[in-house]
Amino acid sequence: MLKLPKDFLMGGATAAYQVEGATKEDGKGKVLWDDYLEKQGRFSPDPAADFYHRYDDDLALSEKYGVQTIRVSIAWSRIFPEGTTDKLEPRGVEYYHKLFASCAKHHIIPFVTLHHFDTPKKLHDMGDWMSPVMLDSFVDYAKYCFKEFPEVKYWITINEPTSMAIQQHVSGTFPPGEKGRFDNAVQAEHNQNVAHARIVNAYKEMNLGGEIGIVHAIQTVYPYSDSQGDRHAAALKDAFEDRFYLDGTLAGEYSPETLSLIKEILDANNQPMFKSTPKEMEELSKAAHQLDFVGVNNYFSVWMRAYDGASETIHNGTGAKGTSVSRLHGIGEERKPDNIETTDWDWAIYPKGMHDTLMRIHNDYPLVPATYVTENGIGLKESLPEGATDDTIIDDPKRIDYLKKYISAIADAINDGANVKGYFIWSLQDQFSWTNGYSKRYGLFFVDFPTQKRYVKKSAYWFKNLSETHEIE
Ligand code: BGP
Repeated sequence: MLKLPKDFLMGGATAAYQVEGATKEDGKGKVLWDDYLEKQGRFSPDPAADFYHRYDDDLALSEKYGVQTIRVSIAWSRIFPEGTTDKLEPRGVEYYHKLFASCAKHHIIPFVTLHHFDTPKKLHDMGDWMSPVMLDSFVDYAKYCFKEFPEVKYWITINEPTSMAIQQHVSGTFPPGEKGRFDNAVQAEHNQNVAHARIVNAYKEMNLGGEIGIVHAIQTVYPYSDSQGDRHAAALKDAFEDRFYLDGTLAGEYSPETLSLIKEILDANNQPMFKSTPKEMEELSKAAHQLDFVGVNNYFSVWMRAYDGASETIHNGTGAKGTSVSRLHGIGEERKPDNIETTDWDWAIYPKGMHDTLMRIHNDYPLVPATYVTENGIGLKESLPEGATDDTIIDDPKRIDYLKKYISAIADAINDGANVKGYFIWSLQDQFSWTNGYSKRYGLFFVDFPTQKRYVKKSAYWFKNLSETHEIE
């Protein structure tokens, strides 16, 4: 039987906008999503999991089921409603002090993200990650949080810079919904790498004794076949979606090969290369040498084929299996081998991808002292059985099977030398999904959204046992 190390932390992940609800309460400022979602009319971010009012109950439940650590994010616009630090909202500050006190009460360690896809609207309108005002304000807000919340010992600068950049500028699934602007995506990623680095360097100068890291979405990329074309498509995809920001944040420099692959993509699309300054590159290098940990979000893997046509992407945001399309001009086309199992949202279930990603960090980025798996889990269509009572347990064998396989892959990577120190399931409780609304459920705890009642899933019992025994059964 596979075992996890004794001090391995078992956690649950959340993000402010996906759990808190209360988007108009206590002076919270608007973020990029509010008007966008309202106009789209598919689903509302309120009430989400109503965590703004129910955090203490959720943390009590977490403690009961073996959750030792939790990822939460601070909603920047609760503290600074306009993003810039000239206007402070004390009710927002108070809320996070209460949340962290509740974590302490329930013996749960918070890992706190400063930016989880929720740029304040005013800064988004100025250009989001492309705006120097946004970048400076982000650094100021981070420094404010470091001073204000000494009770936090683990900080995460940014959640998934690449997901944000690509969905904002290439696939168009995040506001402002731009498509095919590979150049803007690369520039936004570089800017996020730099903002992250400036914050890490500032944190280290403040000498607060805690740890700081960044969370990356890393999908493992494989060639569809052994042909030269497919192998090159995989290298391009990996450079664009993984390697560019891994190099920037974990090595502190972009390797010549990464830069040449990025340039090839931009040239193919007649778009200019990103801009950087020597000072920015110094910040990147300094930060990479002081980073305490990297968070890896890995759910699925992709396989690439050579492709020469126009870019076309279709997002499966409803769970209609087999409807996703991703063909990117200058990169390649996603195509899964037939024997690979997928979820209803077309995410390939491939635990070996988790192992390979963790080994890649271990082998290719030797500056990284420690790794946490900061998100992993499976989105399923789940419903409350008829006649459910308070004690009803939601049966989710698919989730248990998925977790077993992926956590075993993590244990294998640890045995192969990777320094993985903890695991956060996405998600702690069912929550709001940015592009899928409320039907894609990931939680250990089922949330009946109309009543906000919580029901325990079988996977929570499985998780509790793993957390207590560290044996993967
Ligand atoms: C990650 C994000 C999370 C979460 C998760 C699941 O990329 O950090 O915020 O949403 O993916 O994705 P989805 O909700 O699209 O299924």
